[in-house]
Amino acid sequence: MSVLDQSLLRRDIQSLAHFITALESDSPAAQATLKKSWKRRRPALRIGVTGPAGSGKSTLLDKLIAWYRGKKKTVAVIAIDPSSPATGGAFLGDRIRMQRHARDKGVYIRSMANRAAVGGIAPALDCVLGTLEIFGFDVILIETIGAGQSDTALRPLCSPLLVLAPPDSVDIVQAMKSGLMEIADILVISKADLPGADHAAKTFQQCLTLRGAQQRHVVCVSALKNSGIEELTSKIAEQARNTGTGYPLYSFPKYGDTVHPEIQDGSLHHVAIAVHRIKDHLPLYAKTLGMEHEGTFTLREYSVRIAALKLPNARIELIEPAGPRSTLTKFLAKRGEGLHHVAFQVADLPRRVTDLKRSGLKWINEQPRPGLHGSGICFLHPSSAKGILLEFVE
Ligand SMILES: Nc1nc2c(ncn2[C@@H]2O[C@H](COP(=O)(O)OP(=O)(O)OP(=O)(O)O)[C@@H](O)[C@H]2O)c(=O)[nH]1
Ligand SMILES: [Mg+2]
Repeated sequence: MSVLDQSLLRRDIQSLAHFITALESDSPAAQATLKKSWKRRRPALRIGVTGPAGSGKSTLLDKLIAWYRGKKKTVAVIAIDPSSPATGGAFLGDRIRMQRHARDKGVYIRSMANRAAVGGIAPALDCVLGTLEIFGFDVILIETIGAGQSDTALRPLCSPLLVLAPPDSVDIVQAMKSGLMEIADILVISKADLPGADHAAKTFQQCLTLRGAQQRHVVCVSALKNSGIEELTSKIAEQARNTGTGYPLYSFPKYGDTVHPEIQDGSLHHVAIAVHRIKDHLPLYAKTLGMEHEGTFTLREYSVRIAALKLPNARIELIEPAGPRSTLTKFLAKRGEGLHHVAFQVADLPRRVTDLKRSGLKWINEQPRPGLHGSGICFLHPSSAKGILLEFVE
């Protein structure tokens, strides 16, 4: 057994630090160890925290650590920092805000340099998150660089993703303009002790309503006054219950995987089959056909439950109604069980929407809505596709 294998088995914090360093330098031995231990992973509550520079991310993290520690949960924090041009290492500024937890054995704080990767995350992040889950942390908090514009790469790695905006009009407008608002599960008006917080919350809520995403939460929090934390953590729990934690759709990660995701524009993403009860159909796909069952999730916004089954480059989704008012109930009554929709993957969803509109096709929704794990989705109207519902996933 290699030294790395042993360190992962022993689960002591010192070896964890070494192991993460090895992952960061793309060590094949660390990758091999990770792969071997992958089965021991236990999904953690992965909370992503992003937002413009200085919006209060680290200060909020400090309060969240305290809250989860109060509930006897172990907490790991990954703070992604801009790579220092001189050394390529990470700045330690964020750690200062969380200093008081440094001696707590149930807390592990680690900075990771993003090594000039795009999207605000570090190339080894995916692997590191898996490692922390093998170590058995209950909660993982991830703070990205306050780039403000390009933190969308974190989206598939956590659930929920919090986007912070202080009640300062410039930041609010910026957050609305950037893609950040689209990817947020929970919009946090940070520094809510400052004037204008309620107005900012209202503006956000209206904006979400206009975009048909009113189910997403807006919460006012003041880390300084320790207010709003209780509401925030309850929304976090609710969100995690609804969509699952960030990890299950991910198979074994490789260094750099999520930083340069290969989006094959126009390739098949999934085929959805409407069923009355998932459990009646799951054995055929998962046992007889041998597909990997990645998990079953509830999407509240559509009132459906989805069992995701993995194929080499796509997946099958079995979907069942998750309540009497589900649109799927109507579909099943009219058409019975069978093909519900076909989904394609696109690199630039708004552009695809505009292009197809120009070609005379009709959309059910032109503004992307959050799909499974928050990826933006738009549906083309069946009347535009000879009765078949087509979905486009970004
Ligand atoms: N009034 C007020 N100030 C706050 C609050 N939270 C943080 N701040 C202040 O905002 C400044 C930035 O806070 P940080 O927590 O470092 O913000 P950040 O988003 O982590 O910053 P970067 O990591 O540099 O992007 C600090 O001076 C904090 O004291 C709050 O709830 N209210
Ligand atoms: Mg910070």
